[in-house]
Amino acid sequence: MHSFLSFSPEVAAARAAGKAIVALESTIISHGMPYPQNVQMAREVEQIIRDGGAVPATVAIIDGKICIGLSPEQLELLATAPDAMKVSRRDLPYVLSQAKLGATTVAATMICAELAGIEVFVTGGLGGVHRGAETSFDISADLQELARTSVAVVCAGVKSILDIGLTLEYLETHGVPVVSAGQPGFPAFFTRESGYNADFQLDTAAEQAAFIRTKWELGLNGGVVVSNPVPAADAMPKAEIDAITEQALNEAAQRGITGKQVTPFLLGRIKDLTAGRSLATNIALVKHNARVGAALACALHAHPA
Ligand code: PSU
Ligand code: MN
Repeated sequence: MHSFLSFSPEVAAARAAGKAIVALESTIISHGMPYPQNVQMAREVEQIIRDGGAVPATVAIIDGKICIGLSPEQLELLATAPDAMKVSRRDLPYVLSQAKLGATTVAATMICAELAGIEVFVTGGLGGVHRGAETSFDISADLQELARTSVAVVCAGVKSILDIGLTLEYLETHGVPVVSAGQPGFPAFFTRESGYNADFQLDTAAEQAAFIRTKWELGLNGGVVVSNPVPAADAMPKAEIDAITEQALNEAAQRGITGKQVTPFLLGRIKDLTAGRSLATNIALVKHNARVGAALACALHAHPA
């Protein structure tokens, strides 16, 4: 076992008992939502995964260790610490060797999950190809990670702050399958439809698990995107979110926001401009993803590699 890994008592017991485990990211807590909704969401999502028959493992970098599973105090720390770094693949050696506090993105959480032998990871939305990437080169490291790291990522698609069409093209080029659950359409996070279809509709956890096992048994390493639309009752009106997204993108451009600050800035502005309603949608979709992810982890567990 990797010397950087540190398992919480709950996750260590799950490993010993051979239970299904679901990884969760921490950038969504530290940089994606305000306090105290962030920590409340994190606790509730963990409980949904337990209720679904799996064991939650929230991932973060603390005191030079990759923590797989966090105590309530550690969750609170991630939710409140102003100096928690947003950690992607590039940043992992720095936060670990400098013993900084790090919140893991989709990319970094996938790396840590694979090191820990965890096959399923639940989040809200993936990073992707930003609008204007043809000049900014802003393409999230999440996409490269999906190309190389063998973890299934349950999400509600990608936000329309990104170029969704180019994000799907990039994933296709890198051989990353995009599966949808319950509908043919690839969802756009706050709304159920993006105008693009996923590659394959697989509605049940058993079908999703069979697909993922088949990929990995063929030696086709890399991730699988399992996209799951926000429940209709929690979705936002498309016209409203489109207008607010445009405004947030314009403000980011005017202020010259670049690099890893772009995504947190846009998420924060969208929340403010919707007077917090986007936050309620965000929380609802993550909880829904937790249900789907727990079922998928149990189905994969029933058919081990
Ligand atoms: N998209 C969201 N919510 C999030 C993120 C993305 O809708 O919280 C976070 C995730 O942690 C994701 C990261 O991995 O932002 C991507 O950041 P970047 O675009 O800088 O790669
Ligand atoms: Mn970026």
